[in-house]
Amino acid sequence: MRAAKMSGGTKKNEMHISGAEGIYNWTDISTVISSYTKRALSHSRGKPDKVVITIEKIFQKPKKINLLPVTTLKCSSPTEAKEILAGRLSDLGIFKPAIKNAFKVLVSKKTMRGASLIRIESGKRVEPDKMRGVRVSRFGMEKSADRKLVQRLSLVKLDATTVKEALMLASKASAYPDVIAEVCISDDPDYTTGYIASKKFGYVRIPNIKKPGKMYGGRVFFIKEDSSVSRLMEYFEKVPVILY
Ligand code: WAQ
Ligand code: MG
Repeated sequence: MRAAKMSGGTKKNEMHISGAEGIYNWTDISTVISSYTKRALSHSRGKPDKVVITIEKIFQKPKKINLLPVTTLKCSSPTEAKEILAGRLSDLGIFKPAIKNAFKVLVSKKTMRGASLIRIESGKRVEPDKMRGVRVSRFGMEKSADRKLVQRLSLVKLDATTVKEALMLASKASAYPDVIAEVCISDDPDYTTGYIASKKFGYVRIPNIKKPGKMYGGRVFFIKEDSSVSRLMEYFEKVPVILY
């Protein structure tokens, strides 16, 4: 699902409101469509002028991939979050120019529908469409793992859907060998916890990554300097993955 506001009615001025995707069983589709529609029509980023829902049958057998382990750090401000992120990213071998360019994307008011791809040494942004970015798509959760996770998240009073979707996305993406790390700040004005994900540290939640009420946000994947963008995009956008 994707929802957008078309200020002026032109594609150039399209503002991303909300997006979501998943892999579901045939019998769950109508329930999922109605919950996606509800999300699109009552989103904290505003009322959309356009909602697109696409349903596609998956022919490939999904790959099975483990969810990343989840931890939550203590962090009390966006400034502290920035320090934490810079430290972790540099521990992961990511060079300064890449970190700098990532922050530019993450705090830009021009939010993208997808994510930016940044090479870890040169810091070059290499997603082909800089307005859209690349989407991580076609991921779902095994039923029993899903039940367990939702239970665990509600025990610690976390917004189960938001965390679950982000954790699935990050787990699919980080399993790709060329992905070194991901950083995400929600573009929802009221969602102030972000995360950094990597094979090395898992899914690390960072509270107060932005102040409430802000409309900026974004996602960045740090990829190996010599990584093939077309192959990575094929994996992100097309290869079906079931998390457990
Ligand atoms: N693929 C790539 N990029 C995406 C996708 C996707 N499927 N969905 C969203 N983005 C990008 C896009 O640029 C958005 O502006 C940005 O990420 C933020 O998306 O554990 O809600 O859906 O509590 O607002 C993190 C949860 C929630 C942390 C993240 O992101 C936690 C969130 P949002
Ligand atoms: Mg959002």
